[in-house]
Amino acid sequence: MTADAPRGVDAPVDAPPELVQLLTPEGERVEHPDYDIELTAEEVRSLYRDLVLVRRVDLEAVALQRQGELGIWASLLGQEAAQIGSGRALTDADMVFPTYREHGVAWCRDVDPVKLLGLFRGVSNGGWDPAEHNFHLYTIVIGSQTLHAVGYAMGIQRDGAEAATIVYFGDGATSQGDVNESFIWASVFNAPIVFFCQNNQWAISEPLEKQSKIPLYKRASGFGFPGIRVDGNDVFACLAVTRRALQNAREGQGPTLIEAFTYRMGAHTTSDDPTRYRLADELEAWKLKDPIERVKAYLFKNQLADQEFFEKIDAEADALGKDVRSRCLALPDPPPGAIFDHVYAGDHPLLDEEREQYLTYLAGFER
Ligand SMILES: Cc1ncc(C[n+]2csc(CCOP(=O)(O)OP(=O)(O)O)c2C)c(N)n1
Ligand SMILES: [Mg+2]
Repeated sequence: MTADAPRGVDAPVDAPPELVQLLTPEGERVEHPDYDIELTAEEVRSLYRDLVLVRRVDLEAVALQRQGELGIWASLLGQEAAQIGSGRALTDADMVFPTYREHGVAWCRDVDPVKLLGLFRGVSNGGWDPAEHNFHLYTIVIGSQTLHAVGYAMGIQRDGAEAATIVYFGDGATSQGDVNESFIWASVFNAPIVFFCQNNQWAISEPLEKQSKIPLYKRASGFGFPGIRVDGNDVFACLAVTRRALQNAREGQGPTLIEAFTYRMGAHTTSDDPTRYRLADELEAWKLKDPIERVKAYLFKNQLADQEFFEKIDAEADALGKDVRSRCLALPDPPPGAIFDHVYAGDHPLLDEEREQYLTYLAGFER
């Protein structure tokens, strides 16, 4: 800052944001002094496979909803790199707290996609055992999972576990009190947590400008921990930055806020019509930054994969789509009493009484 630069209340708050990028939209590898990463050809091909397969599951889910087979679906289209990059940075011992859109992270945690569909089909109130996958249940109440995650992180900190917690949330969630409170708790207790914000530019119809006047990652400094913006459509960068932040958390260096700068290519959910509030040219501009195309270009240019490889992945994606569809349609309706299951970890006398009453009531109807 020069001697003449405005100070105090007149000082600028809008210094240009920095963005960690390791792979350009054209598929060129770029160096970064702090976040470089060495990936073998096999690892890159595997990331590409993940990206393609989760996009295929997502596409199938949207189609299923359109055919009346799901009540609703929140598409991850455009956010595959943010989710696969961060998801593949996790170790088995790390714990994940997702929103309702983290289908790519669920994939990395070996949650069967059909279990996600069961939730959106209304045949399950959860769908999977969070302890089995270290992947918590989807959370719809915006931002509330950040508090659950910090509590969990403080718990494993006290257990002395060599693990970290990661919590996902959106740009809109950063305006919630819960998220800001969780930042404070994580900061002052030095909790082993990574706050992974997918800034997809929209909170339903509310644009980013209505959430913040400064880049979201800069919020972290006010709470006393580092924040960083990463190209959320660059799977290499998302992997490298998240891996480092998780490692820092495990080593007792406390929280990090990662802002993955990306774009929600689809509707907020299948109940939304984004043409009512955003312009087509914004979508067109983001299409050029597609997370899958750049990895494909990189693999091609560097002769790390041939046509046969890409065809094989496409065939695998089609088979997965088919399999997910048929198993989704075959999902059984739950017995009515299942609504009382898993409310508490163990039995509860009041719930037992309510279940009994409800089943007696249902039994009173003629079949
Ligand atoms: C506490 C709360 N308020 C409002 C809503 C309704 N709602 C559902 S999604 C959403 C927008 C969330 O936007 P963002 O955090 O950017 O996540 P994105 O959906 O873009 O991934 C809102 C307001 C809610 N589910 N919970
Ligand atoms: Mg958003």
